[in-house]
Amino acid sequence: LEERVLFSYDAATFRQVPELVVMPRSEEDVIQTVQFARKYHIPISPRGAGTGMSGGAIPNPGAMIIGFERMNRIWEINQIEKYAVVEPGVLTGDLQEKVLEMGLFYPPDPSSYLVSTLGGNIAEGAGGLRCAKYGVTKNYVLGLRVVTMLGEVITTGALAEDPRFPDLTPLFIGSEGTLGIVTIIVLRLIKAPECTQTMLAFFPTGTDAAEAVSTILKERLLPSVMEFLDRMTLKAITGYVPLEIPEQAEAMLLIEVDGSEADIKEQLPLVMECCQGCQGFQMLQASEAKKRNRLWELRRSVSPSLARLASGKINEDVCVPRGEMIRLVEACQELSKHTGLMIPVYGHAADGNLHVNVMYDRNNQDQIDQAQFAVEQVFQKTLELGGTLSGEHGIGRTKRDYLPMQFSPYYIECFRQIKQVWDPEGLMNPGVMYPLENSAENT
Ligand code: LAC
Ligand code: ZN
Repeated sequence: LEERVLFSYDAATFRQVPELVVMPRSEEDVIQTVQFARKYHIPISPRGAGTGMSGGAIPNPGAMIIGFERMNRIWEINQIEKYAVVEPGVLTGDLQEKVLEMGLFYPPDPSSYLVSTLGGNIAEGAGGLRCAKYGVTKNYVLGLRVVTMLGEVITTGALAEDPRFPDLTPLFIGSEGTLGIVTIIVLRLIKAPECTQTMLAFFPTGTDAAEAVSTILKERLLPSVMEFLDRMTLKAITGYVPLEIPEQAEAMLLIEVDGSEADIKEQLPLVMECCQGCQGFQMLQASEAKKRNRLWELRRSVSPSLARLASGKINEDVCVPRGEMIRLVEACQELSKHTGLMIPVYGHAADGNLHVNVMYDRNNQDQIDQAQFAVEQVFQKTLELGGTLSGEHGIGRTKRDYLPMQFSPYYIECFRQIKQVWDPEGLMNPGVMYPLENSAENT
């Protein structure tokens, strides 16, 4: 039991000890596991590193976890064609490090690159820190090998046997383990940028920071990173980072520019000018790795620092058009006043993907109810602003019941029918993403 408990959680609030944990070493092991599950009608939940934020890797009661820790081989890195062939359990950071040694770059980093797996990133359709310039995980997946619930192996995209047929790769990206189990991934790599420069700026209001983001993008500048931290987030990290956070700072932007030396020489001063023009102050910049890491510490310390604020934390990843970002931040501040809960907001400003963190006391029913109310209001506001419920953490268990706010019954029925084709018995990660009638979730 102790060992199974290790597979009972992720970074969301759900907990469920699996009935069984299987750790395949090969595709053949996966096929046999799926056939076993089908024979005995045991639901299965694939799991990467368990860093997900929406409960996607949490099993239903009585279900089996397929853990990918042991399928973590990098089969090939092709320097000329610029692709990598990997197993799903490879840590995102491990691949990034390996390819960088060869002058190549795998840009997606869902802020958890040191601990999250490539299979998990694909299952959740991860976004992250470098989306505006480089795109999200789905922009780098060239092909997949997938074991279906019938125990068959199908190949997609670059691995497909016949390229005349429609590419099924996108169907599996973001499908949260509900349609098939990925065993091999082919990823696109690009040339590594020659240099990278990091800077940060504080702002007297969140609106000023949001305006700086818009101005930078209007100027046709394209930083690789533009991370926004609001006042409450800054307060949470004060004292935990080796940098002084000014009293009067209501927001901060962490910006990174990369490319050739000439690109940086041209772009960085313009980016700083845009920040200054929007009241940015106490700007810092760094080019050497050590100094850059110090600036990055501010951003990387956010999630653990927030966890110290309260026993409960709901981390949403709503996404709005960039121009509307500030309206969402303001709405969250209002909600915080209204509910009495702390609601720090931070995230990937360059693509309007904001992490709204509703903090509450897990032992206080009133706060639990208020947190629920706050989350619903955030979703409502997001949709009003033309946004979407999930930018990168997936729907999982946390947002499943809110899907009807965004999708009509017809859409949801279409999703269900796709699921039905791939998983007629409802054994693949039931309870996640869409509730299925006749699924094993009710057994
Ligand atoms: C981040 C994770 C929570 O960006 O998505 O920190
Ligand atoms: Zn994120």
